[in-house]
Amino acid sequence: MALVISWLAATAWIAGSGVVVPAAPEPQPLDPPPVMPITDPARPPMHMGLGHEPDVQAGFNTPTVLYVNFEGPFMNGGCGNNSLQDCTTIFPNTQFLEHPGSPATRAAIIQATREDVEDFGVIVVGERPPAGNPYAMVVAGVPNGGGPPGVGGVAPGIDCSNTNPNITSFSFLVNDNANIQATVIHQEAAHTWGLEHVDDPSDNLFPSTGGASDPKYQDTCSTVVADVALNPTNAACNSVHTMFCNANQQNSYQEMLLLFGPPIPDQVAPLVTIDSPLDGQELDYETDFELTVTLDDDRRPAVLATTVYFDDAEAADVSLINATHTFPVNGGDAPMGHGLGNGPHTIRVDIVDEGGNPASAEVTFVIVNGPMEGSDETGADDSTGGDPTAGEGTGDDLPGGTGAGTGAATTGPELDDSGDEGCACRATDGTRGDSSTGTGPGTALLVLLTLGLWRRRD
Ligand SMILES: [Ca+2]
Ligand SMILES: [Ca+2]
Ligand SMILES: [Ca+2]
Ligand SMILES: [Zn+2]
Repeated sequence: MALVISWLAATAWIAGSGVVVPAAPEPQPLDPPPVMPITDPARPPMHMGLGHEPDVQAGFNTPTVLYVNFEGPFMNGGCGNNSLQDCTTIFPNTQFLEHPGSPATRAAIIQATREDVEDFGVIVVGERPPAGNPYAMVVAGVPNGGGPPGVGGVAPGIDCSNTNPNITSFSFLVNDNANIQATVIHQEAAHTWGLEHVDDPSDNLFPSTGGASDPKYQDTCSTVVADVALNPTNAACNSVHTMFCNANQQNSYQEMLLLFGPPIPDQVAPLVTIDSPLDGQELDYETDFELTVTLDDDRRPAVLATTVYFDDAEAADVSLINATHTFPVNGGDAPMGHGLGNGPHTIRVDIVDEGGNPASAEVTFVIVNGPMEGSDETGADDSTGGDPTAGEGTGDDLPGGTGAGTGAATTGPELDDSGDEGCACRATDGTRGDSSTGTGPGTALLVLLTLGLWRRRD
């Protein structure tokens, strides 16, 4: 199968080939230059892989993982550029700073990164893949003390035909928008996959930030260039480029497809649990309570389309990341409180992961000591979904949620969906944008991620 990879020889070769740290950079202008090199020109990449090393095996049609490391790792020296062991020849024995972005910001960066490989067998994640997976690691962060000024990132080498899938590279632009960060992440990873700079501004391999706002791997033959001035050069990986183009040209899209094959579909459903209220819990009418849900998926971070229903009426339709999210619900009379009638009520949470896989959870709780008689209290476990005959006055006691135009008749629980970055959530630690709790079936899901890499070949 495809995951049998002989990269040990290449890793040993990389080890010990130190990269000279450049002299102090020139003073930087106050305003960032309009054109910034994405890959540090002061650290020219090694040429390795097919055509440069004997007895290497081209990594064609082999799915891989791109791991964006936001955690601020300590990078080891003396062990090559092995991503599996946080090794680098560029910043040996160096502590990196954690990426400053919130979990929601990081998820947005991962989403932008995923979009660029939706046609290829590359799974993009923001947490370390389980053992057994090949992965390129891009450290999204700067070294303690600051990164090289005026450059977007750096990779240790151009690995023609990706003979070694486990190479570390770096992206320093931690405060730019998600597409720019995704571009740098892709370009540095792509160098370790054997792709070189080209002159197409809409390609992820364009050497400066002066290109398109959302570049892709373009399906066209572009000239391989030496620098941000776009001077043509002799390509290092003509052994691969000439499978699609003339020498010294590169078709980024076709090379990505050749290297990794078609996409690995996400066929693992996400998970959702309603942590509070508890199923069957009695809630005093006047008492505030919290709706707490925990979401997870096998490909993390995940952005999950989430719809919350109170008694089958939609109360919120938001995008949430995998984490525990809490929505406060006020007790008492509407419009400030939920205004629910006495008796059982249901909450259902439907989610869909980025691959379109659904999941759902539901609880029934019971309102007591309220002024309004609702549906039958004795049916707490089975008469969910609201009783059309229940309620009085308005003729409809189904919570209407926050939807515009619900009118005065319905005043159900209002869920805060005003969050930024598509993450309408208040985390259990009280911060918006929240943080993952680390709970949930992580180990089992990671095993599934491993299995997801296996692809039948005919
Ligand atoms: Ca490689
Ligand atoms: Ca892009
Ligand atoms: Ca999934
Ligand atoms: Zn580059």
